[in-house]
Amino acid sequence: MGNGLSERRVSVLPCLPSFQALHLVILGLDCAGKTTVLYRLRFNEFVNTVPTKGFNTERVRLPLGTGRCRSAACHFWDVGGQEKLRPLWRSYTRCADGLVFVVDSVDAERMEEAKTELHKITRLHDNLGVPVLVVANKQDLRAALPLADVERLLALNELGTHTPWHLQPACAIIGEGLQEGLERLHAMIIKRRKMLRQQKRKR
Ligand SMILES: Nc1nc2c(ncn2[C@@H]2O[C@H](COP(=O)(O)OP(=O)(O)OP(=O)(O)O)[C@@H](O)[C@H]2O)c(=O)[nH]1
Ligand SMILES: [Mg+2]
Repeated sequence: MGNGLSERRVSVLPCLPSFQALHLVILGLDCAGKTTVLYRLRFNEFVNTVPTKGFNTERVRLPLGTGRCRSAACHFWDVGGQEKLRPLWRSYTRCADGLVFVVDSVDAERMEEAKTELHKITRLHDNLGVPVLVVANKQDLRAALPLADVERLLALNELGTHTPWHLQPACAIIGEGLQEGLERLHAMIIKRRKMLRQQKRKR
């Protein structure tokens, strides 16, 4: 699922230089599962978390399943999602190549709040056009909303034509869906860079 910009396959896209790590910021409401995602990616196992008071950061080499690039160096920033910490998000996203917005698919009551925060952060001037991977987390739970409902409640179609996005069902506890979602995010980032380079050349 996603808008037109995210649909192309990874295989036709060029690689990034291996020394150039992607700056990826993991955001979302408190208890969405952001830190669980981060440690699943870093250690490939479930790590019991406590609410994040500031931020966590990890460097991860992300394997890529298809295409010429075998892996991508990523620098993840996972920022606490409690209301009082959200004003800090913008200082982490300033140089972001991509955003990972994690939502608790069971928390229907706070979907509106998640939508507000998602739209607010993507509309910041610095973040315009930055690709977003929306992770519909906790899909292992029976009460998880279906993907179509998450898409509608977050009003992803209103993110605007300039913000490429992809909605990925996931379970951070076992890591299901994360690899696939991040491959899509990587593809959107590479595509955007190529587009920006072409625009620069035309000027
Ligand atoms: N069932 C289920 N539980 C999950 C999943 N991902 C995370 N959790 C649980 O959700 C709770 C919150 O996870 P965290 O990763 O700490 O959430 P967070 O988004 O980092 O929260 P803050 O740091 O407060 O912003 C923990 O009890 C996790 O074990 C999932 O995919 N399925
Ligand atoms: Mg956390």
